[in-house]
Amino acid sequence: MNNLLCEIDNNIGLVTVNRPKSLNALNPETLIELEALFRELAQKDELTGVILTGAGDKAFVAGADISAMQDYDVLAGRKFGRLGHRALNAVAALPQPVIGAINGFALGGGCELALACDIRICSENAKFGQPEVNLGVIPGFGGTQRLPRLVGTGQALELMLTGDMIDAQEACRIGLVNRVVAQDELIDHCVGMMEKIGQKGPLAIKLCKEAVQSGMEMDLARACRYEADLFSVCFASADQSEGMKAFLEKRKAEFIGK
Ligand code: CO8
Repeated sequence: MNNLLCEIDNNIGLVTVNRPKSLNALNPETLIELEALFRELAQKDELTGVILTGAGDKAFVAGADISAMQDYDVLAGRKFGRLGHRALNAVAALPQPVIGAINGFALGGGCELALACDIRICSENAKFGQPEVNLGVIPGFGGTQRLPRLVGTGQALELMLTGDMIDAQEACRIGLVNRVVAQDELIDHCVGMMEKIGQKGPLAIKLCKEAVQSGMEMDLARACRYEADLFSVCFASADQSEGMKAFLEKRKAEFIGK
């Protein structure tokens, strides 16, 4: 991989988009690597989850790479859009949680990459925006769909139509990020959250994510029936017997992820 770094420590993955000279802008090669990497990580059952961040202290990802897109025709634009969707869908589809550690600019495709994560934590210097209309295009890596689902249509359209950037506190206020922390504490904070997740029943963690993601695409009645099915699946697991037994025996559960 030329554009990404990946380290796995204590079953927690740290993936870094590593093109700091162009503020980690997503060119086609980076998106191809991102898709392949998350598909590979999805095979690692022992993984607790992944923290996704950008290299340097200025940007998470400043967008799709404008120099790569500049001379696209219609077909090249569609190919790039579809590649972006495949890559971001691979991030979203990791069975384990993905925490976006947003350490600076998250603009355009960078904001969309953050939206593909399950939880977003940002540093105080982070800035968010969907500035595509400044370039004569629309968000093309899921922003028109994931952003309104997260913050509502009014807030999402304000960001998309004005192209304005918002700061970390405003992003937190509208629900775009869960929390704002000091930049030098960002990764430790995300690791701490992931370690806490790692102490829970691994199967239950995966099923929570599955229930929320799939349920959001269904009407409420169907989604609740689906939840009941996934809830019942837990009773086929050793983790359910251990979790409930440990509670009644007043001891810490020892989950095995089965
Ligand atoms: N693409 C390519 N290069 C970039 C990008 C980008 N998105 N963002 C920054 N860079 C480069 C700059 O060109 C500059 O390079 P160089 O040093 O060679 O001149 C370097 O990174 C540093 O950037 P700046 O000098 O501009 O740094 P500043 O601190 O002055 O400004 C900003 C930082 C505000 C982040 C500014 O760089 C900026 O506005 N960047 C562009 C942000 C943007 O418009 N992003 C959206 C891009 S479009 C998009 O993401 C669409 C996604 C869907 C595509 C679907 C296709 C089908």
